[in-house]
Amino acid sequence: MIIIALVAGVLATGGVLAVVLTPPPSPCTGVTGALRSFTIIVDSTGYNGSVSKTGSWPVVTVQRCDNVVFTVINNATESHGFAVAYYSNVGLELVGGAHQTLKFQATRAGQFQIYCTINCSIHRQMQNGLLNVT
Ligand SMILES: [Cu+2]
Repeated sequence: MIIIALVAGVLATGGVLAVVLTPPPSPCTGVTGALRSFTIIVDSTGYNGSVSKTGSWPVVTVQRCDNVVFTVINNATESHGFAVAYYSNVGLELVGGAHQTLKFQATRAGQFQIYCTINCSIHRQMQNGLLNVT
């Protein structure tokens, strides 16, 4: 009975729910960021050859509020993922031969891991990509 009364109270006061659910304004509101496009080729050498790299690879740098587009082309026969920490933790899942794009506005500055989400044969060599948002 108490719960029902609370719901009825919220509904009766109208705007309360709308205020609670309104997200904070984006720091990029009104900012037209540059379009920054990157192509990631996935094959038996990882992300753009990441299997043979030590340290972070691939590394891409954008400015905050830029509009980022990753075009990911899976030239392998097995499935691979492509995720960007914070911006797309779920990321893309690409079967062999597939290509997809991942688009977002880089609203938060920092360093964000780029990684495969599928337990593929070269998974460990696909965990060290890096997006720098300056
Ligand atoms: Cu993979």
